Amino acid sequence: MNRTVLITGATSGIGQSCALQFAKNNFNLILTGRRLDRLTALKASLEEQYHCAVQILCFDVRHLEETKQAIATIDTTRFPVIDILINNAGLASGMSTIDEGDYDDWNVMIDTNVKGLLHVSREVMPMMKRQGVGHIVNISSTAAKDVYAKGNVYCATKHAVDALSKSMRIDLLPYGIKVTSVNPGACETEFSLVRFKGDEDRANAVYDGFTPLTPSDVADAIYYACTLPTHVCINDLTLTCLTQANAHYTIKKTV
Ligand code: NDP
Ligand code: 8X3
Repeated sequence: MNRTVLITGATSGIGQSCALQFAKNNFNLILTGRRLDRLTALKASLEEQYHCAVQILCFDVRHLEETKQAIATIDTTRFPVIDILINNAGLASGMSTIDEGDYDDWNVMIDTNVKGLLHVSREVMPMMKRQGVGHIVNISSTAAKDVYAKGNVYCATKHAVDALSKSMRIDLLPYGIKVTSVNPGACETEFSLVRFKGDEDRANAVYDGFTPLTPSDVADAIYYACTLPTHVCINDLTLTCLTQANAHYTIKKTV
């Protein structure tokens, strides 16, 4: 029987690349996001290309009731076990010094990156406990390990994800559930477009002068971590492009 992966935030970027990577390796998929048109198109294309089973769940991870209702609709006949949960849905909103931070930006980042991850995890973890098997992959960031100028609250949310991964690993250890934190550096997705609220020039400028990670680079690493022998768990995986040392130090080219 094919294994099942549930990926949050599959409508774009790293989540969408994970969907492709797992589909082409014979996984069945439960894919989530808020943009129904994208989820519908992705499901159709993956089913046609890879003949995998795909269920889409359209909901906002910030809303607990929506999350509970969506997870409750998982078709347990087609997806009797959730082998892997990839908590990927997340975002940065705005970039400013902390004394000038926007309350709405702060709320959307905390509600999505921290509370959203908790909502989905809280619904799925009991299933994994009952199954006696499971793997939770939390998409964190280099911003979980260091902070950078004007990154304050985004970095704080990813530091929180780091703490939650460590906590999950301890609390779920008796049940044989693996927990992996994946911490990418700069990766060219819709991330900067979302952060800068649709300002394409500002978003593109983030990746000027160096070659960032692609979402499929990150999906490859995630897939690797998810397909190791049962007794092996990668706890913490940080990956950056060649010209990035950490969250706040990137050079334009190597000598
Ligand atoms: P994208 O903007 O391309 O993708 C973000 C995904 O998250 C989308 O599918 C979006 O779907 C989903 N999402 C956002 N908010 C919500 C919400 N409230 N409810 C449900 N889904 C939501 O960015 P990335 O692929 O880059 O980001 C994926 C993860 O990777 C994030 O957690 C990000 O913090 C992290 N990351 C990104 C890095 C980068 O440089 N790009 C580096 C390090 C970490 P929809 O809008 O349809 O809801
Ligand atoms: C997302 C990338 O560089 O803003 O985590 O931290 S960055």
